[in-house]
Amino acid sequence: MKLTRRDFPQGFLFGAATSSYQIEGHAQGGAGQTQWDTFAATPGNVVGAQNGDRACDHYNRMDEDLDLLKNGNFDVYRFSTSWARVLPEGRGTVNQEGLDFYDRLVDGLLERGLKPAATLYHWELPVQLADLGGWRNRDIANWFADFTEVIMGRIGDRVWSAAPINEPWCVGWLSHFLGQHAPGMRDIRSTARAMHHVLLAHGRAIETMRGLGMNNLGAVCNFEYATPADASPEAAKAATLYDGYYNRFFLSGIFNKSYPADVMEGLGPHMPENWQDDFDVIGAPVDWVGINYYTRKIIAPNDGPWPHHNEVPGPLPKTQVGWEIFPEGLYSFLKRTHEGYSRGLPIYVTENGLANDDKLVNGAVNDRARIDYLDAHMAKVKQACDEGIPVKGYFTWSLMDNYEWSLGYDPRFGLVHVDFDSLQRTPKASYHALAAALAR
Ligand code: IFM
Repeated sequence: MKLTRRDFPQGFLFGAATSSYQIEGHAQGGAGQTQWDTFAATPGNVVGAQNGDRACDHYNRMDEDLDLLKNGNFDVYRFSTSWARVLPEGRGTVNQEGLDFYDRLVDGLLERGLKPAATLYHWELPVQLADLGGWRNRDIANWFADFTEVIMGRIGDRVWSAAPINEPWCVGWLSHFLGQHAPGMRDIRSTARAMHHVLLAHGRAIETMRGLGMNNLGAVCNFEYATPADASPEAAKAATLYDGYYNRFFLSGIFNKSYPADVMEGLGPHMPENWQDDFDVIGAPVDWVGINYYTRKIIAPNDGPWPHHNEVPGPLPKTQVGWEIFPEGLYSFLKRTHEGYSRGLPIYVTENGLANDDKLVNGAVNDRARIDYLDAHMAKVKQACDEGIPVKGYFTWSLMDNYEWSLGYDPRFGLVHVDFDSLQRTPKASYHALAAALAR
């Protein structure tokens, strides 16, 4: 790698990230059914109708995986807790085996000198709650607060940090407007409600964790840089609106207690009643903000219904899933977030990485493309640090190859290769390169 730990400020943290449904093996340990199970079982939603039943079998191979983190010289591990594993029906009966699992996970990290960074929700909504309207139902904020109380009542005394919801844009827009993630809806009214309720649930969880005496609480949002397709004012407006509902909506809700006017032109008529009264909860103070960043999109105006635009292919080199590689976007978000929203709070890059068509050849994986991607993005993080932007850590997505949602198991995002038949783990060249760069 071009940069090492020593190129970053003292105390800067390096981590790797995963999520529960993508690695654990959801069919084990008494977890309840989630909306991802039923979404994947519906033809046409997921490549090969693959699901997270077995995934990487992390549920049974946790120790081996935690050793990979330790031997990779990471400081922090960002994992998530599955709502349906802890409360199989979403509310009510607790699955003690699920709580025990997360308890062992946290202790296993601490024993290895790693900081546990928990995310409460990374998309495995229990089906019973989906039946009640899921994220469209305002009550979800209180159901989520109750789940928060149960899981953090067990591990909250030992986690280093906690964030309620991974990538609210995916929960709201991707799942209810674009229909690409569970529950696969394509409906603007549902979208407006889910976008608001996910932030309300975020705020209720923050309040709940404060009530438990926890600190180092944050919000993790995913951002995509929007580039206008051409020099016209129409294209500029289209890209600005994309930036609005993708990036500014969530930051603005949490840090400025308002939603962007351009986004409300479309979503406003569909918002739940009295949404304006919820900002004190949504804006409950957080201690840091996390940015998940991968790519940019080129946006062109069209004559269709709001938001009157579509994506067009861009000219830059692309990853295995067709995402353009654009490290400048990461720098731009670090600066914008600091200057316009978080205003001095610590910022973490909570996810960054690429999917690559990695092949295991003679027991090794030469993923030069991943090393180059990480080098280029870490250079932008360093630039931000050098300019005084308070970036305090960088997490690679992902520790290991895993279930990439509607794309199934083909895209490989891991530093560690997983053979999905034998479940054997093989650290890739990028893992070894990063481990050397992070040596203390
Ligand atoms: O795999 C996902 C993860 O679940 C959330 N952030 C983006 C990753 C890559 O698509």
